[in-house]
Amino acid sequence: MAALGVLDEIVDTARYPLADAADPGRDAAVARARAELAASGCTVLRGFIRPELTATLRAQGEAMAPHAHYEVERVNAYNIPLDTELPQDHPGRIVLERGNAFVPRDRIPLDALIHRLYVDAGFQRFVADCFGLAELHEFADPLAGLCLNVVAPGMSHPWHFDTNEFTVSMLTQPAESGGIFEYCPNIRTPDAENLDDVRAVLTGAGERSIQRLVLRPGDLQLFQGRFSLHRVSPVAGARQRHSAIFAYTDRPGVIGTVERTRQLFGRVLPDHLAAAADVVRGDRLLD
Ligand SMILES: O=C(O)CCC(=O)C(=O)O
Ligand SMILES: [Fe+2]
Repeated sequence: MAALGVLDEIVDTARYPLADAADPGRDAAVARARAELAASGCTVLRGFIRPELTATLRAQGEAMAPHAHYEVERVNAYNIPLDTELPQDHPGRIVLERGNAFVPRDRIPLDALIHRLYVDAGFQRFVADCFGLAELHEFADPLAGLCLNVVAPGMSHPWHFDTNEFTVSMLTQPAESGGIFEYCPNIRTPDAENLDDVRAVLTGAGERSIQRLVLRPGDLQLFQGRFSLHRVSPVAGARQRHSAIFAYTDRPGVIGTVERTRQLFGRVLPDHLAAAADVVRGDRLLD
């Protein structure tokens, strides 16, 4: 018998036949994801992981969670410095507490389900196809490429826009209550910040803009967070909420800055210092 590939072993290929590039079911899954991304910047592939593996997925997340770096950070929704000069009523002046913590890639065992999936070429090709990207690369960053996002009881991952154009994530453990992924589809566009709508959400008056996702362990979420304000609402109950963040870019060699890396993970590695000397970023945008 031929050895099973990672996709066959981990992914529920009865629902998502990704292992065979010629399977029409794969095309159908890609087409569905593309349509939903075009409409709302978000799609969820329910039950992406084989149901018999969701308990393992969750247990592996629990085992690595103690390695998360905790440091409550004062932030704004734009992830720009809090002392940036902004008009009096600009929503970027609203200060939020980022209380989530990240387990970095070098603390995630190579044989963990999320790590095996993250590096799998067939999985990467599928994700690229869903986002309509010609190329997809793992972050060159040895810490930020793959993370477990840990939101402990009483904490939240507050409203923000992502720097990345696209995000791939998978819930591995839900909170007992709260910890809901909330998002405002396309609340801003490449041409318009729509500050009034953003301010309304940040001040609790934006209910009309907000959609909510109830995620289960093993659901795969594809999201375009650069234009859709989003958060993980405060976690309640005894249990932490865990989600894996698979970070990819459409060009090779991307690595975080020394300052940002220290903030997120509490340490930097030689790769970050080397990259600071030889900036590989393709643009000069903030963060
Ligand atoms: O953990 C999640 O579900 C959301 C994570 C997120 O928004 C981010 O890491 O930027
Ligand atoms: Fe985000």
